Amino acid sequence: RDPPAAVSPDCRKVMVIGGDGYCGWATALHLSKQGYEVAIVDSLVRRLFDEQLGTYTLTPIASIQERLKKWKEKSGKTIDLFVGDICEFQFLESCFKSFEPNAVVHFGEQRSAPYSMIDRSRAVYTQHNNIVGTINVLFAIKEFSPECHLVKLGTMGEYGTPNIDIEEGFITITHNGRTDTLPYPKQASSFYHLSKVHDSHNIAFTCKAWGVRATDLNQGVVYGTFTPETQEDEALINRLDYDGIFGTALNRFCVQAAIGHPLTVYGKGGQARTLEFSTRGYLDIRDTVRCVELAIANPAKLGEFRVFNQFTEQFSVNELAKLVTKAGEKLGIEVKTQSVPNPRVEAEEHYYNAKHTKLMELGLEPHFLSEGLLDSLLNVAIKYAARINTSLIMPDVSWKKIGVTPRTLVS
Ligand code: NAD
Ligand code: USQ
Repeated sequence: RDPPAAVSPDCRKVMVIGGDGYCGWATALHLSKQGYEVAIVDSLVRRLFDEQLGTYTLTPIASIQERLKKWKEKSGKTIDLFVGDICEFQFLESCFKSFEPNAVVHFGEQRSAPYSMIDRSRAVYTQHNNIVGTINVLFAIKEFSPECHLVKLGTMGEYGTPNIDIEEGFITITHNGRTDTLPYPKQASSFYHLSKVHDSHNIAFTCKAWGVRATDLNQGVVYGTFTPETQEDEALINRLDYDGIFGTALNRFCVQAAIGHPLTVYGKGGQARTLEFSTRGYLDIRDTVRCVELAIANPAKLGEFRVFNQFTEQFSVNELAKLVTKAGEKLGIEVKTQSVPNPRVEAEEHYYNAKHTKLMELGLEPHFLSEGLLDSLLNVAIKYAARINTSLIMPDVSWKKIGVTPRTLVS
């Protein structure tokens, strides 16, 4: 891309909540590179989950302090850091008062569906952490920065898999002779995905009631690990999860292929595709960072609640498995696929057609899934193969068996 254009003073200072995580770290660096003044707010709880569960990222990530020091060395730019929990309002208040953001990008939630289905305490934690955190952000905006634009990461999973096309946030319905445009129906299928539905409702309400400006980015499943900024130095490398709790489909398949583990397609694998239909929307992490930048640079109006569907392509898990098999063959790896009994309760074969035009209209030029990307992901997995713990690969959390007894996952 061309060198960064001048950043508008109206959106120059961006607070990235969850900026130590997978999407947040890549986004914080990208925005800093583009000339935004960035502050990361993170409780580092994602690193704690790894310690508690015995999981860890394939890529050896540096501490947040080392990451920021290296970024300053490489780019000459400073990213501020506030370590704390946004569920504690006094902490969040001090972040807002000291940084005075024009925009807040909110990635700071517990984002794994399987984690939220381990046991009662993780289900409650997920909803408490995500919903209370977001309400606190809304109150902080109201009290301390009423002009501030909230860019909130939601999820395509809020919509579920209805047997009609999925619109971007709203649907116009004619009922008994009257017509209205209403929020698109939500049918989430985990306590995590449900937390996002509740967030969306709370945000929409405060836009109406208090005049908050907000963009809800209903993001699909993200894949990849590299962005130009995270590739600048080993200390800037992003996390890449492959375990059965935090790893997402395509990233997991590439890691599995690299070590000769059969690809774990859950159930029939049609939860992305029957013969003619796909089920999930996917996007490259390089597009995640760009979508967020586009949302910030083109803010919602005061009182407006916007919803963008943030993905670039639809794939079935079967299709993903086939693509990874082919890419593996090119590298001389024989890749097998196994059908694993589905640990989730989800439709495996269904219609899926979701709109995603609004970010394209703002100028998104997608990085479509290519052989080059699969090749690079497979090579990352090969490079760090010695770090892989194969016992973390098979899914160990069942939607039906969730109970009140606390579970310790032992690998
Ligand atoms: P992640 O777990 O890697 O990062 C989340 C970060 O937020 C972590 O660093 C964590 O420590 C921090 N955090 C969590 N709760 C916090 C709190 N109460 N206070 C302060 N910090 C807190 O997750 P990710 O994959 O980067 O996802 C980021 C966001 O994007 C999430 O909201 C997720 O729901 C959404 N999303 C992710 C994907 C994906 O495929 N990864 C897809 C769609 C949407
Ligand atoms: N799946 C497999 N095999 C695997 C892993 C997953 O078949 O080894 C299937 C799942 O059953 C599911 C689909 O692939 O049908 C996607 O699962 P996933 O684990 O890749 O993604 P998901 O649980 O939906 O969650 C991820 C992120 C979450 C984000 C969501 C976007 O963890 O934060 O909100 O993607 S979306 O799916 O669009 O709601």
